Amino acid sequence: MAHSLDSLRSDLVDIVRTRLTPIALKYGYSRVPLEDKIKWKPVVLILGNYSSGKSTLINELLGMDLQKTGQAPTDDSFTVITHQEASGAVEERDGMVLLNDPQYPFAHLKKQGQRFASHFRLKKVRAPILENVAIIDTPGMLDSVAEKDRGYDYQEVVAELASIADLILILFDPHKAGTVRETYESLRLTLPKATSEDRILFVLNRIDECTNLHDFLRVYGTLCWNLSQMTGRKDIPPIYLTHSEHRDLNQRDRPAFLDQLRNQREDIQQAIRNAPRYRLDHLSTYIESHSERLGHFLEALQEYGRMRRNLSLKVIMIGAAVALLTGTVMYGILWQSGIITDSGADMALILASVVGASIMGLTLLWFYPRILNRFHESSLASLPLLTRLEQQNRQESWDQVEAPLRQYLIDSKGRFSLYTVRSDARQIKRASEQIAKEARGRITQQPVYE
Ligand SMILES: Nc1nc2c(ncn2[C@@H]2O[C@H](COP(=O)(O)OP(=O)(O)O)[C@@H](O)[C@H]2O)c(=O)[nH]1
Ligand SMILES: [Mg+2]
Repeated sequence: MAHSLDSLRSDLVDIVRTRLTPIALKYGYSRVPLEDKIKWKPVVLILGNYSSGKSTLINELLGMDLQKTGQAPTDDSFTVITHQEASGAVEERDGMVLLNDPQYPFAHLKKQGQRFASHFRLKKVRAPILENVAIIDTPGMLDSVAEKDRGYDYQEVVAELASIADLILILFDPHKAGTVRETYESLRLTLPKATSEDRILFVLNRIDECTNLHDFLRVYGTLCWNLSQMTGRKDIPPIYLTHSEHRDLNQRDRPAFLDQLRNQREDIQQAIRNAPRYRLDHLSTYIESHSERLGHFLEALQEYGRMRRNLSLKVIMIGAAVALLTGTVMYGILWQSGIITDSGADMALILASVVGASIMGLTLLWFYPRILNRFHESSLASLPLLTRLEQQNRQESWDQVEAPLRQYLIDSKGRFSLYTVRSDARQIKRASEQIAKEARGRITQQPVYE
């Protein structure tokens, strides 16, 4: 089963590599191959405030004590945990390997610099759950830090990892139910840009630490209130209620209300095991949205090209008409006025032609470049005129397309082959139609992943 999901995934990645990436790179729509972010195995990202139990949960999933745990902010690293084929000791590598090895999708993070690299690591372990997914443990979100204390842009790193992740778990605990500043910023600003709502699972962890039902309800209410502040949503997303069953943690009296609640630990594990399926959805959404945006990009570029071509034709035609008219009129006047007599007919023709040719020359060498330049400048100043944005989704894709389009027009000075753009646009359209049909079709044919 896992195998056929794998092969479907690599088929989709191939389509991106061969059909979308060349065009995306050519027009500067993207600087890196589009498949870079999606070529690796499915990824689950675990976020949350410090000591919300992220590492404890991960250790539980792996069935071993891999990650350090503790009440204080113990671990300030991003750790990518993936499968190791050979049995044996845990293999640990530092961040540079992850950032530089092309098999991993993390090259984008290189720009975060040395400080980040030293807080980024890879651990390879042998655990059944890792056969189909990689898990990323993260340093807990904090209240007090400023960006400069971390030495890299924490929110940017989260955004980058979130855009790669197929599933994102956000853990809260009763002590700080949604009140941590970095969490607030991530949920309010970072995540909405990097991922889609349906990839995020909210988890209220450590509920065994609520002293009684009343206490638990207050915590739950606080979290809901904070979540709606952070996400700006009116509805409350499902919140998984969990706690670790680890013996050492359950020495205190177990609060009675826990018996009324099912520990949803198992549901989370199931969601993580299902990440390969989310990956396929993620992939087809990724492909669809990029091909739509690329199409949008080329459409606006074509519009520019068409307007420029029509303007050129107009300038040349008007120039030619004025030249011809002036020449003819002049010839007529010279002829009629008697200044030039019969014998001077050739002279009149020559004079009129010289004037006509000068006007044409002036048009081509003086007016033409200036008018086109004016057109170029005014197009750059009002790029949205090149497109129609009547629907919300068009506005969203335009937001992603406008900057690279501007750059391309500046770099090319507006000179490009309209013919090529048109055929590239056709290729994107054909590719995306085929991809959408195939990918969606094949995904729905897949039985539920167990
Ligand atoms: N009572 C209780 N303690 C927990 C639970 N999960 C984690 N802990 C403890 O909370 C502390 C922080 O956990 P850790 O996994 O290091 O949190 P992280 O900072 O989010 O990785 C550790 O001392 C854990 O033993 C839980 O469900 N219930
Ligand atoms: Mg931890």
